[in-house]
Amino acid sequence: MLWRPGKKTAGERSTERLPPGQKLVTGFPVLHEGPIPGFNPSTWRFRVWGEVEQPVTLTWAELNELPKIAVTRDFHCVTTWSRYDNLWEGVSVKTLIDLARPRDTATHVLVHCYDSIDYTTNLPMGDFAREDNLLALRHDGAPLTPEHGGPIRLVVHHLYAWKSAKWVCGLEFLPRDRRGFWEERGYHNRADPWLEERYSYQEKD
Ligand SMILES: Nc1nc2c(c(=O)[nH]1)N[C@H]1C(S)=C(S)[C@@H](COP(=O)(O)O)O[C@H]1N2
Ligand SMILES: [Mo]
Repeated sequence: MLWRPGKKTAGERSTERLPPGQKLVTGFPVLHEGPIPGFNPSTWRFRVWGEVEQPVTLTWAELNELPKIAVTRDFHCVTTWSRYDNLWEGVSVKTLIDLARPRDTATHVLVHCYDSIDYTTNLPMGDFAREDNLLALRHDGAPLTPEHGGPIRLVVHHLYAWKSAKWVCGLEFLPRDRRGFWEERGYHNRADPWLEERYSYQEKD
């Protein structure tokens, strides 16, 4: 069989650095629904609840005292732009998992935000609980700006960027899947860029 660059059969995962159908950008586009929310460090709380042994509530000061990681990863938006080599610094989701100890019954996570539209996004445990996923506080060496989700956002590098919720305030561990904001509005439940999982009509089950 002839090897045809860039051609893959349906459902086959691309191995290219740039996922199929994406264009590389050098700037950093800003994309979200609703207004950028204000942030009050004295009233903000980060909560972890649901299917966990130990529900957690952290103040802004307590969250900032947790150990930090730094990772450099590419970022892929479903609207077809990709940005390479983003340096993210913040708290690994593994640290929150160690604090809250999800029960065996926890199969999914619904991520909650403090913006006025109550943005949410859902992830299966396997996609959420990856060492390099983080609650990011810094991007490319500077505090995360409000338009990019500052002062705190989730970053899930290996899925389309709508899974990287900006202005986060909570993790709800669930015993079954529950679709988030875009997943309820026609976007794909899983969102793997290398499989081009853009829309819900592409879902197989
Ligand atoms: N709270 C919240 N987070 C969000 C969104 C949103 O509308 N609200 N949009 C998502 C989408 S669709 C994308 S592509 C990325 C964009 O992140 P950026 O603006 O930092 O590039 O944020 C994601 N996180
Ligand atoms: Mo997006």
